[in-house]
Amino acid sequence: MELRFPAKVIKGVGGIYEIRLSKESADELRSLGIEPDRGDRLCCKARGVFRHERVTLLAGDNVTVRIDAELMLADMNGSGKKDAQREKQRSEARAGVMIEEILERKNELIRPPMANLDRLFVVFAATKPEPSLTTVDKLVTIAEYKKIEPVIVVTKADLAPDAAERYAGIYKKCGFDVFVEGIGFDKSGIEEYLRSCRNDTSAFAGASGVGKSTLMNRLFPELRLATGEVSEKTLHGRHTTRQIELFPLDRQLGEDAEGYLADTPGFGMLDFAEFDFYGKDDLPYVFREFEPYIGRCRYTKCTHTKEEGCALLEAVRNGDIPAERHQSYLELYEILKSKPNYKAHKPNGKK
Ligand SMILES: Nc1nc2c(ncn2[C@@H]2O[C@H](COP(=O)(O)OP(=O)(O)O)[C@@H](O)[C@H]2O)c(=O)[nH]1
Ligand SMILES: [Mg+2]
Ligand SMILES: [Zn+2]
Repeated sequence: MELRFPAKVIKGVGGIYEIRLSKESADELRSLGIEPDRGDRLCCKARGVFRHERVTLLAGDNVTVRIDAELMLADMNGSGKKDAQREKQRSEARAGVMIEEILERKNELIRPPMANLDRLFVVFAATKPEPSLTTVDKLVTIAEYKKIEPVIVVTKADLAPDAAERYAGIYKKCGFDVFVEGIGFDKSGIEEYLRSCRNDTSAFAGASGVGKSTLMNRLFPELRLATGEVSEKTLHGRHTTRQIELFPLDRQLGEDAEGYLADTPGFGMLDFAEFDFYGKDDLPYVFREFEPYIGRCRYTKCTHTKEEGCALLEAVRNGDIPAERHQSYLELYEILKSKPNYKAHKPNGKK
């Protein structure tokens, strides 16, 4: 018997994907004597044709899986694998299961490589490593461009409380939701926030070593994610989180929570060296606090970098726009002005 189920890709490495079935689909499988992996998951491969279409499956993708029930049953019985053994071999694709189709994406990111995100927690440390707000704003503006809500999280506030508050103030002033976290801090604010977006897909992103996995562990201790020491020499974290995994929120927040939260591997500075996620003309529109000033400059072609009569520069001088954010704007403008032929990344990676 052949079945087709909607599912979500929660992890994907080297051509083998972990997908999660809905409760109903998993129950239907069980009624046929087939037990999914823990958490109603299945390890499987994708149809070869994705490769030819140059489509890469991403964590967060909504897909259709095709299940050959006889093949699955035969594999389970024939191979004589006991449950314990199967648990050990979880990274092995199961026979008779195949991802057949990707449903249309709401959005996709290249860093971190994910699809269908509602919210991106942009995480940076108040110190160790010292933050680069331009790098932070690269992530924030990419999210804005993709209509993914950026949320700011400043970590390690226990080590540098004043700096943490100063950074937080910059982003609060721009209208972002901001959380200041640190060891021993009250985590109820961010917990409450997650509960308010229990049906959304969110991810923690930010440089290596800023404390993404540590914070996820504080929020959800049962995840027991690996965390890494920051090397004293380079102040860069080791890459302890190697792959993206979506964690279903229903385990933590109650059965009716339909959303997911993902930890992502940290990136290095080089990952954003080639910055072409949007064009120069888009730039003023991906800084949300600029909006009230756009169209009010003396020159219609104002670049908001140094012109006389620029309403935006005036707002920076008055302290209505944080100078740090305008500094990020200037640095991004420098990078983007030499890329006149910007072409948007097409959805689904099709060229
Ligand atoms: N003092 C302090 N250390 C932290 C905090 N968050 C993380 N760390 C430490 O920073 C290092 C990197 O943390 P990790 O969660 O692996 O960072 P990730 O690469 O962003 O996932 C670990 O040694 C953590 O113990 C924090 O809020 N305060
Ligand atoms: Mg990590
Ligand atoms: Zn201007």
